[in-house]
Amino acid sequence: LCLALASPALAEDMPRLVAEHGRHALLVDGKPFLILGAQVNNSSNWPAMLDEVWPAIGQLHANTVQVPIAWEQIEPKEGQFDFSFLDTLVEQAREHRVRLVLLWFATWKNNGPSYAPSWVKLDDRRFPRLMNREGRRLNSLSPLASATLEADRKAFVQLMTHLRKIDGERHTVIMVQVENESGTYGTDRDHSPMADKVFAGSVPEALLRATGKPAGNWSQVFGNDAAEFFHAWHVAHFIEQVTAAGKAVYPLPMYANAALRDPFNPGPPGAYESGGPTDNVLHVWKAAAPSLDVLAPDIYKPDYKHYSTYLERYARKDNPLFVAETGNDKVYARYVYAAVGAGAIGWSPFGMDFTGYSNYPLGARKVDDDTLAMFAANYRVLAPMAGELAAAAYAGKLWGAAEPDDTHEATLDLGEWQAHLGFGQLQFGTEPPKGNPDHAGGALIAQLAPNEYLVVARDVRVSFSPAHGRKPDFLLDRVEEGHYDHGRWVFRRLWNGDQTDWGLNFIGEPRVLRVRLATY
Ligand code: N0T
Repeated sequence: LCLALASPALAEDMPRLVAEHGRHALLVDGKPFLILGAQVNNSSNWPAMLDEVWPAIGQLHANTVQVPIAWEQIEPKEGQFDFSFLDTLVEQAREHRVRLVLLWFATWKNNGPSYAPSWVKLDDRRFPRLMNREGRRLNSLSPLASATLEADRKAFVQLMTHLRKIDGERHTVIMVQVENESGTYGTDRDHSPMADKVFAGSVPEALLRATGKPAGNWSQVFGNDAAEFFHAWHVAHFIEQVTAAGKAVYPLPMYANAALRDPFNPGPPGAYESGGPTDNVLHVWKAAAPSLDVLAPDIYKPDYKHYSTYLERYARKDNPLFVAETGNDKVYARYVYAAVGAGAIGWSPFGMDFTGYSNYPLGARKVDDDTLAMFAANYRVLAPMAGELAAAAYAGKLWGAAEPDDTHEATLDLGEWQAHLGFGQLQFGTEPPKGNPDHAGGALIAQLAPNEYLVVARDVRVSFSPAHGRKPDFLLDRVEEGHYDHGRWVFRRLWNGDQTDWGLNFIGEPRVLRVRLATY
């Protein structure tokens, strides 16, 4: 019955998140793991579709696949469960040597209950939708309905119970997303009479503590933010209870993902998904849902300013960065370098399968070999060293950057040394960098030892210099090119002469160097 207690080894080896000095790591089989992910399309969660999923995943060199598990699919009739798809999925994932992240599509899927079974979504009395200010019903379930919570939680507990049974030792599934882009479009909160009553009541103690505010009702305490904070609290509190019940059965890491608001011109709540874990309510979610390990952004704005702002807002001491979804258009590919450099535990483009759908203009116009190639080139070199990168990030010894839109350059401060990146810069470095087509450039630098760095980069000229205030005479003592094979360094050759005299020029496909610097 209680597997966790019966075998202490289970808890020890469970995938889990750890934090130290405000940095984070996802441990899988006891070691730091970097999710180089891919998410399949929404309706690819059927056995017949998997044949059109695996070839894309293989081509990509992804190490983890995110796949929906729909409430309607596992509990088509109330109390009758069917886990046949999950069984097939886990088995095939093992054959293809990838890990899984399951996506629990239930009460919320992009604000609505489309993935809830018919017995839920057609029974509006038992499972009420919420109302906008004018009293009109919207197609988003109320987070205040206890029957909805109870039914969702029951199904989720069954799912986690089954998962523990089939995967409790192998941990093919390493994380679970609870709901999908929860919250509501079209209203700031539930304005039903039932909700109005709760809204007139006092703000919960835990939220007062988290915000340092004196007691009062929602409007008194939060003024203009009251409606949105109220909705965020209740959506998060609902998801907290689902999560906690699932973890009690099988304690995998769990997270919630956000349909983001614009960080610069957000507009009013409801114009974006109100109540979801948007950047302005992360503190509300943290207080309401302590069982969630991560609040994760779904990033569909390809411009550098938006992208880097989202990374900054979600990489916090109290929140590991995990880019749960991002566009699969080529211009997004380079952001793996920025996310991983910012300490992300993972990064995952959306819609990566050959089922014939594309979510353009959020992502690529067509998901074909050409689209995948840009992502694949990065994953191919990063995947065999993913554990090393995750360990370096956790130790505070990893830096990275993606090519900006306009400036074409960046400087990474490595402590004793600085690395200057010129994207699309000619090798001699005499002319300013011009940028690359599709802004493909990116670089990651990990410190391996004093004065020794691992550099993986593409479409960029990298030059080192001693940090300010240090002796200026220095040289590249030794530059090895090679690659990682299952975490083991494989030497190919030394770079010297033209390959090092004018800076380290990474042209096209990513390459991996081990660089030893020295002063004389
Ligand atoms: C995402 C995906 C899928 C710039 C869209 C994004 C996925 C869900 N939603 O293909 O439906 O399941 O999480 C919403 C983006 C809103 C528009 C952003 C404008």
